[in-house]
Amino acid sequence: MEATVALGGNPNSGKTTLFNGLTGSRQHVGNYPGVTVDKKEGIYAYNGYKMHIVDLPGTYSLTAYSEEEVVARDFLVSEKPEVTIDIVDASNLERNLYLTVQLLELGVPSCVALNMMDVAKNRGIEIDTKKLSDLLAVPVLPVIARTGQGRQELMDSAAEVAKTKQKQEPLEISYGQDLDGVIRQMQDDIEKNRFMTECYPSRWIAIKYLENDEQILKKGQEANPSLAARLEKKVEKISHHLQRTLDTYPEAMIADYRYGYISSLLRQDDVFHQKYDKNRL
Ligand code: GDP
Ligand code: K
Ligand code: MG
Repeated sequence: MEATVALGGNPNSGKTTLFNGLTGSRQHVGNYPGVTVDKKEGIYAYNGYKMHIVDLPGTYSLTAYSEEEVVARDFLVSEKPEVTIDIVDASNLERNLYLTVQLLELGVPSCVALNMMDVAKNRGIEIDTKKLSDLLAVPVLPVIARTGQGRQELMDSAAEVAKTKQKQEPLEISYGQDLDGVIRQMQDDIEKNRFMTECYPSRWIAIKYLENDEQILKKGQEANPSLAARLEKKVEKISHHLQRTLDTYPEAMIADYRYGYISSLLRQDDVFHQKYDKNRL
């Protein structure tokens, strides 16, 4: 059996370290078509399973704000890897989960590698991986990529996700009353017309319109110009409303709610706990 396994995560989360640990010398560097971003691929043999490991460019987000972000999400959407390992720096958990939430909203089958557990421990950070896994509805595995600790368990979990071939239900988080209403209306229109829904979840498309995602706007105009115009009009209207009433924009509001979702998630049942900060003692 074969499977494609993508490694995603923020820059400096330890992707390359994990990639090298898994693939050793069986790797090569190529290019993504049309862009200058490096594409590193390698093979990892797992219990008779041939895993093609792809080190995605490091990104903080999955909106089309940079070439890296477009490359990463295009790969996920078009190559449909059986599983994406989302490498999270445990010593910077809250910030790193911003990308995790976006991977979950995109609905790609994934598991979270909670890396840098040694660094986190030294800083007095305790993370309840079981609770975090329950709340996010994805496997969460603690690892230390630098030493290889936890790697076997991580790959067991990744293989399990790959084997089930189940479509991951996209995570739905609330963006507040104003936006949620608009998102639902846009979603209805998107679903009724099957507007790019073979590639993306309908809610995700609506959110990208609100975030003013250039690539999705362009694809939308090509796919169905009149529907695209209708969605753009809706976005314009809610933008004006938010500016007038709250002096904010949809993009800013979406980012605020995502961060809010993450911080309340970490406060729930002591998922995250910092006993002390070694640097401050
Ligand atoms: P990338 O940007 O995601 O590819 O991250 P790298 O693999 O280049 O790692 C960034 C830095 O973190 C490097 O100096 C690694 O040696 C270090 N690093 C990676 N994983 C761990 C880990 O689990 N513990 C510690 N202490 N350092 C790590
Ligand atoms: K570095
Ligand atoms: Mg790297």
